Amino acid sequence: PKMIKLSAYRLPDYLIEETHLTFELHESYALVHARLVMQRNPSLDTHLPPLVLDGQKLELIDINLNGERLSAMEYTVTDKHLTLQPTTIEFELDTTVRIEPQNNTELEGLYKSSGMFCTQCEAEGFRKITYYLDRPDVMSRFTTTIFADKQNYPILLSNGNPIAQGEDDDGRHWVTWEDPFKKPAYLFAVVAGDLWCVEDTFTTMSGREVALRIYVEPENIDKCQHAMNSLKKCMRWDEEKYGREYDLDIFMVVAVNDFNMGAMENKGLNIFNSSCVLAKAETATDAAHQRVESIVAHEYFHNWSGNRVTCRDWFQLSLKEGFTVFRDTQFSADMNSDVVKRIEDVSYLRTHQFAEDAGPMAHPVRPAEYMEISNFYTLTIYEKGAEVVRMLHTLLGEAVFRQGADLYFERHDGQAVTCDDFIAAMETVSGMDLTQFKLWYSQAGTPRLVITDSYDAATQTYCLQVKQSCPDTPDQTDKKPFVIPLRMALLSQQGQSLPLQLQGESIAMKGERVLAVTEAEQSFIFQKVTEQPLPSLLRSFSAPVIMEYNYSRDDLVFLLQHDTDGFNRWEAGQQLSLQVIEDVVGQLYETDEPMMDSRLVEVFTALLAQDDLDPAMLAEFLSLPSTGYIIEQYEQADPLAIHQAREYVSNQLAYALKEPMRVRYDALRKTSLETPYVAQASDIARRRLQNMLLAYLMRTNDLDILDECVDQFGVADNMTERLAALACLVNSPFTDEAQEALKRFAERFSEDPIVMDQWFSVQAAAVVPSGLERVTHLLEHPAFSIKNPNKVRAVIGAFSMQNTPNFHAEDGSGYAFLADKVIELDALNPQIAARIISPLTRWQRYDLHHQELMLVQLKRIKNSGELSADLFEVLEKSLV
Ligand code: HT7
Ligand code: ZN
Repeated sequence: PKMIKLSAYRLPDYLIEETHLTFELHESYALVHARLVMQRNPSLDTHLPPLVLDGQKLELIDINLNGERLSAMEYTVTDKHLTLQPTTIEFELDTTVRIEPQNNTELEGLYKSSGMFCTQCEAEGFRKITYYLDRPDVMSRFTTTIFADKQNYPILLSNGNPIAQGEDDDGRHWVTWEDPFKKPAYLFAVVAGDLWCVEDTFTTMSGREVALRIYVEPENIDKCQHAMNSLKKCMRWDEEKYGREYDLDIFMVVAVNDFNMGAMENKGLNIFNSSCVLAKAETATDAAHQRVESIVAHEYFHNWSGNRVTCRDWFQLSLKEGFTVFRDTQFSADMNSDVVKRIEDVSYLRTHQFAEDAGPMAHPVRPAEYMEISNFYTLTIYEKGAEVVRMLHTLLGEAVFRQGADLYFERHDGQAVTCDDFIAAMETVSGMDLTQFKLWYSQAGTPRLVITDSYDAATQTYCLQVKQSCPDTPDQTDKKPFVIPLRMALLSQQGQSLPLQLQGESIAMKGERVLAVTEAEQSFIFQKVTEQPLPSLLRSFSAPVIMEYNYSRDDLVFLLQHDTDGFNRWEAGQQLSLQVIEDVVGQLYETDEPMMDSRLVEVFTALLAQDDLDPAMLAEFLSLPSTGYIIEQYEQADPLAIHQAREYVSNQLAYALKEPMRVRYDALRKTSLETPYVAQASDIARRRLQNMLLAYLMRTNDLDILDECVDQFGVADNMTERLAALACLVNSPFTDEAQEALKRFAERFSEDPIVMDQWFSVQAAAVVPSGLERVTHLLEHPAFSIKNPNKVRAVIGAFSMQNTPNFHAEDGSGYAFLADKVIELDALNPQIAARIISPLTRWQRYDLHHQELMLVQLKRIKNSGELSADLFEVLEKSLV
């Protein structure tokens, strides 16, 4: 496979004005007929170069140019392209191809999932359906007719509005759909199946009624209401927050069981991984309910940020993904608790995106080159991309940012554009020069901010010295300074925010302010500072950077209790816990009985005693940093020592805080028993705290608590409490109780694949001895299938991402297991193989022993035979 470069971008030679598709769906094949109304790109000269259409895994049956069949001499077909010579500026091309959706295990193009036909075209799947100019800057008007057996496939869907339908004598029927909006092929979709739907309506801000339909397999019809409510909420929110109205008369969502990602924003016909749409109290956790809400919103928001205004080329992927993730996080923050949402997002970003940015696959938010675009649906494009938009929002302020978004949508409606166009709109409305800011799009790596300070009581001046740098990343050295918005406050000894007046300013700002750090080294001098302050820095994580400021542990305790920024209170607790765990990691090499800094127990005790503390915040404060995050803090981490230290600290906290935790748990559990399940923020917070306390309490191996846990597992009316109790049992030494609970769970939910995914993950992630044996056994379970990505993620993904002691076993058995599965998967589904391998690609983060073991497996995969382009690219980059 060769590198595709942004610098090689050229306008398309030809355009496709109209696309008329006919699908004839059969059990052992499908015929796809395409009539393309084309023309030479009017932006280019009138000479007619060869027309090179994309096409893969297609059997060409027929080809006509302007109504004349082409002879074999008049076109060439390779495994990637169909090439022919147009003779007129405007022309019509007809092709018929034969494909085999039932044998498509890659889940890209047209494939079958649980008996239904469905498509996935982003990024380059359309070329596996028909010959086409499969690039996002070729936008066309689509008409689609689907023929299929009426009994097995009563529902036939595509983008836009249905305009005709009929029945044939042979038991087959057909429907024609017309999409009035021009779109690139990646937004095309077809669905055919025996589906039921939940219906509702939404009246838009201009008074138009839109039909809303969620299509699912009949047995899931009772799990759609949460998604439907989420859809109506996000449609209203997008009108109120961004002034964006829905534009078709019908909006459809379809749930499919086999899907490589979460969902897909096809115009008017979103296709979802069923795990991201189905949710009801008995089968989905609170986290799953929130995931459904945010993914429904994300895909819906794409209708403007992605569909109406799309990407010129795939290097601009973050234009739609970063902006849309930003929009969905704003929505979720508004629907739930904004501080908790920010904490969750930042934890995820720092653990996973920072790791990507520090590893061999590091790339800028707008990459300069790629081999396989599917590998670039990354945390950098999505999450860091969203952080970049968030920084713009912070620098411009809410009102100006909204003006910029309005201008962007107005200027570029119906166009395929670039990240520069987005920034240009923001520049126009703000009058700011964002040239330096744009380095966030072109420079990879996580910047470091080192902050020191000094206070002069005599002159009442306080100086913050800020230094920024950014480590080298593959192919990039000597980075230029970024624009970093540093949200900050100065706290008095009583925890009050001091006025903020920089030298040269005539008035002081109250509360907090945002400093724009733009230089490699920069000082900010505050005047009229009446006492030695404690700085509260990078509030609400105002930039995706690693910040160092030398807080003492007592400072961290103070900030955890008194900072006026909720996010920074949590952050202080995380840094304190991290230091305490790191102490223990060091001691564990010398002794089995390390000494733990008592301040953590003291401050947790105080927090538990604080009656007025929001349970959602208390739950966040009591969670220790994840093992993944701690590993990221080391140059060369010893994963087993880190796991052991984190376990040790958790156990110490559990024993020391057992009494207050028990009192609180009992009270919360009582309320849960008395309150019917509702997936709303306050109840979610209560259950989260309750389950967290149960997990701590179960660490004390107390039989009375075991009874409570078994009881919670048995009587809960919802999956949030049931699954948490199951996880506690499975991770405990009470193996009989755990086995019994697993058996009962499987008996009850064996027919529900999404619930069984949770049953698989809990076991695959269990940090108990013989974890690998258990996982190998799970692969033999009748509900497991290596062809289903959700199952792969639930078993192989959970094991390698969450089961530190077993995955990183000293003998390398965990790594060998993952390598075997990657090889097996690559032959079936390269996208999933290239994703699931990622824990091995982070080898440089570990100590030499683990590095060596990981490298052995990476090399074994590389030499295992013919690899997909997806896996090849990842291995090439990981093994340099
Ligand atoms: N825009 C969608 C991307 C997507 C995707 C990409 C590669 C392979 C399979 C895929 N399924 C969906 C999802 C989104 O960000 O909304
Ligand atoms: Zn998206």
